[in-house]
Amino acid sequence: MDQKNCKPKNSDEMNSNQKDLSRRDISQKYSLLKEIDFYLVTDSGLSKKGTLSDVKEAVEAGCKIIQYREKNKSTKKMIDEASEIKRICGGKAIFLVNDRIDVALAVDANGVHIGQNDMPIETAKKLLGQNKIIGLTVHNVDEAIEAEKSGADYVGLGSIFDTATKKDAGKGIGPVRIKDVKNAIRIPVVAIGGINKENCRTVIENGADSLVAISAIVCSGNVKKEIREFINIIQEVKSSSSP
Ligand code: TZP
Ligand code: MG
Repeated sequence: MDQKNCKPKNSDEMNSNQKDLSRRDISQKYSLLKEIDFYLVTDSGLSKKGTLSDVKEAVEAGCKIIQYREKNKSTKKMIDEASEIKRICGGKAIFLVNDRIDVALAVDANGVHIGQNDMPIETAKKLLGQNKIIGLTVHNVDEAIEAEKSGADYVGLGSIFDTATKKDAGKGIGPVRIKDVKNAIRIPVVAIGGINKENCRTVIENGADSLVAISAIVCSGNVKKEIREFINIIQEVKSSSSP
């Protein structure tokens, strides 16, 4: 994949309650996550226009969830950026922080996304409280079942295809594996890894509730247009497969 070359829902269709996601309480957490089509994860190392610009364009495109993923910045810089991202999300998109529970707490984000080797979910829940969203990365059915049992609100399943974006992602598991995970748990399954506009159709057809594409978006130079196109494809596949 060449990483350097990489219809939102009409906002009038959303009522005012839907527009302010932060006002929804825990009972609406799951339906909220089910509504997501395209999920943006930031990457300042790959981004052409910068993380804040990417987030702004994503929200304008109708993306309903943003994960701030930053591996190499100071805590101070992260808190500054995270609070700016929260402002840009403005209740129109859920705002999660990758790994850093402290940063999520500092800016009162909507939640966190953590990995298998990060803080255990039970501990994260104690620190964040019951109303925050916690997503967990899983690689197979067993980890997905364990994630659901431990209280994860959704799983990030990957890598679906080979990717150069995450060095330790391992070989892609292939889109067919999504079905196994989907059949084993009830919480939403977000697919990640090597996904682009050409292969995203098969990811949704195999049962993913939503998907992440990093390089295909942040390397593109037109984040808004690319995300709109992803959302259009995802919604088209979902509507053609729903009974
Ligand atoms: N976790 C599993 S694969 C991956 C992460 C963060 C990177 C996905 O990036 P891309 O560019 O969409 O393959
Ligand atoms: Mg992590």
